[in-house]
Amino acid sequence: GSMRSCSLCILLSLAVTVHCVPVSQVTVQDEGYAESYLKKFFNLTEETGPDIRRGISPVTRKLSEMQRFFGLHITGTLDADTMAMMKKPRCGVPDSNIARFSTFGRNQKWATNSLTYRIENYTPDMSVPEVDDSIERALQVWAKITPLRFTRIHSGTADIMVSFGRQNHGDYYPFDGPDGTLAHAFAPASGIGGDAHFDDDETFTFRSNRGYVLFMVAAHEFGHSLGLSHSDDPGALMYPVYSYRNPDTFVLPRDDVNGIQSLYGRNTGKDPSIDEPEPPTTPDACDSSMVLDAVATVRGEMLFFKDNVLWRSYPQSRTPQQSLITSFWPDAPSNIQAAYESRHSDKIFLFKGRRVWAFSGYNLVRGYPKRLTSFGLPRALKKIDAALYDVESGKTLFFVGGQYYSYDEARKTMDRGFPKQVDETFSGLTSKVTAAFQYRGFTYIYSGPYMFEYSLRTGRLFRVLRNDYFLRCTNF
Ligand SMILES: [Ca+2]
Ligand SMILES: [Ca+2]
Ligand SMILES: [Ca+2]
Ligand SMILES: [Zn+2]
Ligand SMILES: [Zn+2]
Repeated sequence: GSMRSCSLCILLSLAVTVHCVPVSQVTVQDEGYAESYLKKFFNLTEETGPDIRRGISPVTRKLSEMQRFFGLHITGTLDADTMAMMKKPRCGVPDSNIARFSTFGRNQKWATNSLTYRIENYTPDMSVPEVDDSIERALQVWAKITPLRFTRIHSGTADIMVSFGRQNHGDYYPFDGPDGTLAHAFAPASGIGGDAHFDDDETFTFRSNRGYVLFMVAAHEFGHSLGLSHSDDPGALMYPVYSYRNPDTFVLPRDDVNGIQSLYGRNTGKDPSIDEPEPPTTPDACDSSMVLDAVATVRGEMLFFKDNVLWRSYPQSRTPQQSLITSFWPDAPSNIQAAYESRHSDKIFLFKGRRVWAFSGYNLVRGYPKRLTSFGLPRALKKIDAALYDVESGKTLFFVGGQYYSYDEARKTMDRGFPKQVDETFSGLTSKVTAAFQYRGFTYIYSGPYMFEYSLRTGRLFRVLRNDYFLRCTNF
């Protein structure tokens, strides 16, 4: 399976971090792979010699450019984070611009708002109606918020010709077999301009997270067909790397809306009585006033949750890596309220409203999502604010308003004598708990933009820190 091998790397690094492309194990094959990646996507033209790690200047420059684009630590060398990013499945169009949304240029747009499209052939992975529907809805993503209108034709040459092909497929940009490049598309122009090609060595799907969701890949490619280039906003549809999103709930992010409207303007013919959901903006780790939704550990790594994204910080990485929650756990909700890792059952629990999701590795545990009451929490409770697993006692603390509950992971029951007042145990903590976790023996309680460092055993408060103490800002 195509997507598997990519997520496998992340999965392995979650499970046993040291076995997933550690710095010391960048191989000769990796160097070759990196060189062709930079040639393909970052316009590396010079001959580079055998050792990319030595930091010979054109490679160093291109590596730095790539690292800046993806928000990685800029080292100019082929480190583990960089290699992992290069191995993710992605779009075949180069990353020429380093900016939030960017376009191919003001004059690289269609002169008319009425465009035609034609589906030339089909993938065997999906039924014909599923392909038709995916393509149609992918175009509607853009039509909804612009004056652009798309008409399907069944013969002759359309502005946007859609086709599936493998390897050499009639242009100068051959596909590469399973994974790597998933698709590419051409900027607005006559002839091949606007056309979108999909690599049929991939497994495309209608809505499953096994394989690549054709709707998502197509919606991205049509952004190119209409004149958008790549964005370095990891939440944007025009981010070059594929991540799974639920096609049924997808809303075009703000960055992409700004991009396409800079070329074509707004949708003036919109029915104002139809309530469209607000385009989501990607949370920014550098926003010092940001209040995190939840914080947890997973097998030694720290995970920070906000809206639809998470940042992951692990020992070998100097900078937290941002990704969509659904690219980690396709079945997970976004905008969660609490999370914790049970070392007792080796699961991570995510909480939203009255429901809780349990994941073992990347998989949703059978029977989940369940109700909060499955922990013995009161039926009347609408949500919890934070959760924290205490390694020493094997208890999980659930924070609700100014109180907290204690749950025994081994006995699977609520402890008697709870809820207690939070400040009974955590001295000085009188404001609302927004997130909590334990790391290296300390207990960290977040309240808005602040974080309180405690010893849970003695109840002693050591420090009050800003909530960016662990989640370091990665803007350079
Ligand atoms: Ca065309
Ligand atoms: Ca491919
Ligand atoms: Ca929370
Ligand atoms: Zn692309
Ligand atoms: Zn092509």
